[in-house]
Amino acid sequence: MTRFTRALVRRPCRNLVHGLSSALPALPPDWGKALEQHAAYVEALRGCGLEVTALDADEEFPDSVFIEDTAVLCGGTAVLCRLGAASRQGEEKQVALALSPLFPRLEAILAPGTLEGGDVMLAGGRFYVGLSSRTNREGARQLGEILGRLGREAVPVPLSAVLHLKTGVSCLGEGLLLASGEFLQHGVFDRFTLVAVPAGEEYAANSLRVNDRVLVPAGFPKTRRAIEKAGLETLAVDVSEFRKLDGGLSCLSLRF
Ligand code: CIR
Repeated sequence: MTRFTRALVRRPCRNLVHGLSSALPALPPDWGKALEQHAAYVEALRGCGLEVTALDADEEFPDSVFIEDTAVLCGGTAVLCRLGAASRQGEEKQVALALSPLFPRLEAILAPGTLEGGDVMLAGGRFYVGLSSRTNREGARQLGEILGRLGREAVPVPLSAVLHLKTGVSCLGEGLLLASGEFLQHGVFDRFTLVAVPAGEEYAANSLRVNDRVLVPAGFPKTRRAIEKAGLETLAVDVSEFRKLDGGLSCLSLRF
């Protein structure tokens, strides 16, 4: 499992309340509470040994706190995404400015390709790329080509029920995947041991292994126990305000 030393986050903007949401009727997050939860999330990453850099909030982009979607990182290369959600296209520009001193090579997904980082999961040395409503085949193909040049393999994963690949499956390391719903039966993950997310706790499928711990969203005790039973240490982090916009623990940072 990759050991991380740094993370990039982006502070929630006030316009977060206008972020994209699949909830009907929409349930806008509380900005003040989101700020507190974001600060606690940053502390949790620091507690896992990461140096965290926080980018300023960007009012132009309500969803910009979900920084994971803007880039895919591999060694010294940062791939800037062309996000599938039209309202999010452009978020990657400020992120590129922050990444460029840290990554010697910047690449980009180009039109008509679309790709969001939430669809990209590194597990067992391969990059699994969800084909979702946000990531199209052309975006996945371009990423595969870039990663191929870096000697890495990209495996496309068709999905239907969740927003992003990592909404439903997360890499826990040590050959383990935390999986829910459609990913429990997905042949593409045959080489892994699956830890099933207990029924009713599907949101916790987006848990986040950071070095020696797994961050689990607060309020999902059965999932926490399942991960601990698999031999891993957990830490609960409350991200209820980001959940209202379909965001989870992984979406809130880029780790490297
Ligand atoms: C969106 O719909 O784009 C945001 N409201 C949530 C993005 C969540 N990102 C992620 O799962 N990686």
